[in-house]
Amino acid sequence: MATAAQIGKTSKENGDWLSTACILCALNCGVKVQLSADGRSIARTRGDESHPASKGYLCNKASRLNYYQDRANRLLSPMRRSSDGSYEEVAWETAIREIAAKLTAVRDAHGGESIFYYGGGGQGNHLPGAYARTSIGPLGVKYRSNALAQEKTGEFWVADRMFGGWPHGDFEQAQVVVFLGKNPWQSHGLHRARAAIREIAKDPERTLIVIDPKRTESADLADIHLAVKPARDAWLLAGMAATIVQEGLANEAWLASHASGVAQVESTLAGIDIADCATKSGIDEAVIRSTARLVAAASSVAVLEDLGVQMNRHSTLVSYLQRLIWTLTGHFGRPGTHYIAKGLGRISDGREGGVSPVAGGRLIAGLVPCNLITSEILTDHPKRYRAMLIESANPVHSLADSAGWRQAMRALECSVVIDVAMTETALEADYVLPATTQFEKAEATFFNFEFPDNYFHLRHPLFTPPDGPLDEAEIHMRLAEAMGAVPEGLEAELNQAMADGGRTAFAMALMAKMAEQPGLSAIVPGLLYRILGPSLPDGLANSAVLWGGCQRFMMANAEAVAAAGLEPTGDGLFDAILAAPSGLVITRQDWPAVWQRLPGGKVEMALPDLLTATTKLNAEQPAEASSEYPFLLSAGERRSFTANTILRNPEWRRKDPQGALFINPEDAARLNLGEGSSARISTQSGSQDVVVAVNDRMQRGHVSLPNGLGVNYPNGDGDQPPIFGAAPNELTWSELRDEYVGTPWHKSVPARVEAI
Ligand SMILES: Nc1nc2c(c(=O)[nH]1)N[C@H]1C(S)=C(S)[C@@H](COP(=O)(O)OP(=O)(O)OC[C@H]3O[C@@H](n4cnc5c(=O)[nH]c(N)nc54)[C@H](O)[C@@H]3O)O[C@H]1N2
Ligand SMILES: Nc1nc2c(c(=O)[nH]1)N[C@H]1C(S)=C(S)[C@@H](COP(=O)(O)OP(=O)(O)OC[C@H]3O[C@@H](n4cnc5c(=O)[nH]c(N)nc54)[C@H](O)[C@@H]3O)O[C@H]1N2
Ligand code: SF4
Ligand SMILES: [Mo]
Repeated sequence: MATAAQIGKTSKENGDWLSTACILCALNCGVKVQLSADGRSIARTRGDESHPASKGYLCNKASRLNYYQDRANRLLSPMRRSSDGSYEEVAWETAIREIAAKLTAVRDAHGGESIFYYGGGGQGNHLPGAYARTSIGPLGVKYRSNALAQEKTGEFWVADRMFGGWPHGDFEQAQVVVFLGKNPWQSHGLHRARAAIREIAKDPERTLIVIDPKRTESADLADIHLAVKPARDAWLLAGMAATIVQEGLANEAWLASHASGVAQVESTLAGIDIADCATKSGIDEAVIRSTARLVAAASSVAVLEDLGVQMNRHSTLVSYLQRLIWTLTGHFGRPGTHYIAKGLGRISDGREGGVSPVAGGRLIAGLVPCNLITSEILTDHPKRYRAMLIESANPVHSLADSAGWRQAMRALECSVVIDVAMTETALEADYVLPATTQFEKAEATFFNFEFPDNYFHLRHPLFTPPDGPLDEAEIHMRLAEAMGAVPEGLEAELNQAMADGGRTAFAMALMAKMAEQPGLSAIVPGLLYRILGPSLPDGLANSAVLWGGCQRFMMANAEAVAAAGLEPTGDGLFDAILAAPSGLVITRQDWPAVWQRLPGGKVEMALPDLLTATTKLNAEQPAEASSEYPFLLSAGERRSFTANTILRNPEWRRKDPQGALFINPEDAARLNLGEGSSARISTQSGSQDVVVAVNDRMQRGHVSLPNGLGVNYPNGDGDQPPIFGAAPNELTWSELRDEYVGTPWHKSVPARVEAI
């Protein structure tokens, strides 16, 4: 393992403020950093005022970014697991040759559909993820997944069927803002979240509604906090939607011209018993009705749902019901409501297509439901996954049932992890390949959903990588070459075209080759990196794949790019992006354009399967706590010092160092648990020892643990690095999941708490 002193040297002058982005959540706020005198670490950070979306804003976490770059557990060499289970360093040539041979052998024996690809994105590492096609294309990989298939696929599926895209809220302008199972004070999810929430709270004309069993920091600032009983949002939302219909509050004029399927929705909601919804959700009927009236009367409403409902009972149904509330009241396609953004990163295509080969799970956005993956490995089924390539993700830690994941990893014929650290997942893999960090290569923000102006941010590297790690682009291209997927002489020929006539000649030569050999399209990202990459400014070689993305983007969006004041050509956009290290606005739209995204120009209100599920709610009894497991555990809460598993060094946390179990004072007293005492939390799948924090924000019967803890970090010379905090997914299991898209119910895991 490396020491800090061995890692990274900078090519920049010390003392300069360099532009980059924070990588601790998907917003990727613009950051200016100053490097340490030795140029090896990030010494100071401040907000980047020139960033088009964050505009100088940073939250408390960004000042701790150096804990990502400067780490004791940095992987510097490819590692191979020996027969005794220990890891040995191997040369890149060896690792690439052996991996290529093993994966092609699995492909030749069982087909590409037996090789699974997981990750390639995560919290950062978005741009490098685009190169994976170069190696998994030639392998014929058919099935893949990533973290989106354990949180967002239900929302994607509903949104795609209703709107043909993923609507986002205009929180800056909305009169009424609703956070549903979302705590932006800690987790963000919208730019400048803390400032934005304060602005709404201060403005007497605007209303903030927070729906959360916990009195969160966001709820503290809300005008209305609906402290729903855990896991019972479906009844609350059905009650609100039913109020709108039963009290005649729907915006019928708007619906008549902008929506279809309205009559079916209204007749379903007319039959809902609102009093029963009140009893089951724990929210008074009068409050359900008055909140629904407020939404109906508002000039504009914007809603943000997140994990509190997405990782919970009825998750897909809840994604639908909350949309019925604001579509019935006409809050789409106007300022302050909801829009569909145009972005260069294509994350929001929630199309349904196909099923997973063993369990038959619905594929949304081409992703296998995360909760099904282990069951598609641990089986004799002939179509099981037999090999796996994982990059920039830590599924053994982050997906349900960590124990099952460890077993599944060992059952594979070949498993490969590409990461910067020896993660919980890497520790189960046959090969671990070291990647350069996100500050040692070009990287880009992909969750860009701003409107009417949307932006793109390509970050330039801050550090020269140390010897050993490689960019993902290089790794995938080397694998493709070792698999024999790059025809002899092709790179030389394309290089010649590039030398003779620049990008245009290269593009023509590449297209001519692809016409001859259509199979080449799989390795295009790698070819762009190899041929176009060296012509790009210092350190930006791996942004080459964006050039292809810009050409494609321009076919559908030239008008919006021109409106943003850029040259509306693929090359023009690409060059503008390269020249803007703090990011730039790349599209400008206006509100009428939002309607063009909708199939037939209308919102489809009636989703028959989910309407049927709605009609069953009054007859359904909410799951009651059992005497064996009297608590519902919210397994994986966002707190002020959590960032998935991106940061491993426990010292980065200024507060809540051990990731305490939050528990209501009455529950704590009953169990004889004092502040700071030790407890054991157990579920049907496992136990974790935790430190207790008594917290009156929690409801009785509801406890929470942070996400991202329970990770290893070396603290000395010991062979086994110690683990810090409780790992939430040692307590979860795969069957606890949504019936439509398989998203986990991590926020309501039946659990028992005991003093130890
Ligand atoms: N600080 C920090 N920020 C992050 C991250 C991080 O690790 N740390 N991770 C990022 C990622 S990957 C994501 S996806 C987002 C997630 O962001 P959020 O979804 O906001 O995060 P959570 O804290 O997991 O869950 C939100 C809320 O759901 C509530 N909740 C629990 N049960 C229920 C319920 O039954 N009903 C309702 N209505 N609410 C319930 C919890 O009390 C909590 O306040 O955060 C991102 N931002
Ligand atoms: N119980 C429970 N489980 C949860 C959650 C929860 O609330 N409760 N939250 C879930 C959510 S919403 C999410 S998004 C997932 C996140 O879980 P994952 O998608 O697995 O991602 P991260 O924990 O963010 O880990 C990212 C990995 O990328 C590596 N990495 C960092 N930089 C680079 C790089 O430049 N290149 C490469 N190749 N690798 C790099 C890091 O070392 C780390 O191993 O966790 C989920 N798990
Ligand atoms: S909101 Fe905070 S964690 Fe997220 S990118 Fe911005 S500074 Fe980083
Ligand atoms: Mo997430």
